Amino acid sequence: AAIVSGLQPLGSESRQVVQLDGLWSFRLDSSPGRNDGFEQAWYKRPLSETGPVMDMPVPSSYNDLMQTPTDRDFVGWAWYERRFRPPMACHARRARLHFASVHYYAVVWIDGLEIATHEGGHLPFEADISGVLFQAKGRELRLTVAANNTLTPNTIPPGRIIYMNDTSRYPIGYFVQEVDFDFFNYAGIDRPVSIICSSQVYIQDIMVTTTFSASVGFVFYNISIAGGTVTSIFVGLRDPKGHHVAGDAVLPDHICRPSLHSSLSPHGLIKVPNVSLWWPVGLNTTPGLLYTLELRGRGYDAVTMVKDASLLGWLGANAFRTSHYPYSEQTLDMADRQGILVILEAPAVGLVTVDNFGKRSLEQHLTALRELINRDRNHPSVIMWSLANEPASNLPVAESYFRQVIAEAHRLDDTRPVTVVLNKDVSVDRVAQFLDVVSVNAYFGWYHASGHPELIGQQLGHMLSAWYTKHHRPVILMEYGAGSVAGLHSLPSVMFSEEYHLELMRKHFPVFDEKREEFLVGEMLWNLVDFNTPQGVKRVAGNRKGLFTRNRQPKMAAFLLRDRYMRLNNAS
Ligand code: GCB
Repeated sequence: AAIVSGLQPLGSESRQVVQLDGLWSFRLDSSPGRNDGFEQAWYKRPLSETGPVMDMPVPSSYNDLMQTPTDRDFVGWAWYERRFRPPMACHARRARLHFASVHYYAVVWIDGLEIATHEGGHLPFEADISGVLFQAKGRELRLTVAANNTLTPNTIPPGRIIYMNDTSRYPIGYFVQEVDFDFFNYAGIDRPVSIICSSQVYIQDIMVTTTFSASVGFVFYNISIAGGTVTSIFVGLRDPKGHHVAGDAVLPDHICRPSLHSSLSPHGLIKVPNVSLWWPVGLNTTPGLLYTLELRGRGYDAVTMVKDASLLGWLGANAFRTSHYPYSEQTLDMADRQGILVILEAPAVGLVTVDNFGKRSLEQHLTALRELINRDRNHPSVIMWSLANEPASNLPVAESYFRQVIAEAHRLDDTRPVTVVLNKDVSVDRVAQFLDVVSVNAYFGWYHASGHPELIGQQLGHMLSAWYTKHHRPVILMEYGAGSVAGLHSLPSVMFSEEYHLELMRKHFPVFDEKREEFLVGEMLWNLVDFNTPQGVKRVAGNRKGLFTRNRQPKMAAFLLRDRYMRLNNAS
């Protein structure tokens, strides 16, 4: 087990963060049973003594760093190891080992002693290592991590292992991982690893809820303290210039106190006169002020992230969805600063058969949801939780499954709307009834009526209206789009040419403009950039629906969307 941690490791005068990123030793366990590492207890000795090792950067996914398809597509345990000395900053203090994400299953040892296990990628976990460091008395320690990327029918996201039993065609023991989602199942220690040294009594979690009345803002905070109790705690709010703006306040009668309060933990209310509300960026607007809440008690690939944000800015876009899993904390911090709206998605994609809705799946889905909301609820940029992408929402089991998942999301956060991204026909869907916002994916002119963009106007309008007529909830078109290979041209257009990509998108716009007057509250193109997927006949070296290539260069379609967004921004 591991501690679920909501807070990003950030240094302060009382808290030091020691990064363990860099080159680790690495080996894939490609033994026939994929289990030599556990049978031979590789964690008990230096990894280099039990077999060959290579250098592996942490954080990274190991797949694209390999030179053979077998290693790139490896399924099973990947072993990581590095050494570290107990940091001086942790001496006689609380020490926690923090993993921002390991995909999918992780077991962690220090000097052969198991200190944590965790299931589920894209979300953080921690282990208290104060005792281990204390006993080490300054001696160097060995940190070993085994990470397994195998997906089964009851993991979130699910997958299955298919054994090829025809020995005339496949070597014995040949098996592949199949998944029902459209992106490469990248694996390994894919986000930073750090040791957090803090006081013995420390802030484990903070929940912030905000509201306003006329020009006054209210900030409710609720602080979870671990490792003991505190007698006093300093709470303050700073505006972006660093000025303190407010202190404790009394709640006016007409504002409801959020329900998730515990009388045991420090909590309170801050009043902000003449509040400047956070607001997404637009052509003529800058994002609203981002206030910083300070609490003093006693007690990834940054380059790509920045480039993608500047592409969004160039496009004039004001929102993205973290399809199909939670993105890094750094990405959300950036969205807060830049005024970009985020629809945050749980890692639940590819729930397509009855056995993906069993008890174990449900438990893991709820766990991931708790970890997610716990981690991200204090970000102003997060406007909605998306609980899954394209589940088989037509199945009777999906109805009771999602009733529970959605109720849990509402219980965990009663301030934000909840959605599930649907792709089944409105007539057979059983999940939209529970949603605050109905989200749908639709590929007219691509998967439906391939090669016929002229039908889009009618088909799309009809479909969107059908969802609204049935449920009377706001609707978002969460995905639409076409694939194009950058530089492939054709007149008249054919699928996969840049011209077809343009034409297909252009046919959507009049429908968006019309339905926006009635119920459509968002349009999201799939996808910002081309991306890697499992190999298959529908994919041309990956999914080519990007406005930009994987190297972040624009296709013609990018200019079309930019013109549209600029026009919409000007009009608003
Ligand atoms: C979808 C999925 C997305 C795929 C996309 C496509 O509906 O949500 O993961 O990549 O379609 O291009 O097929």
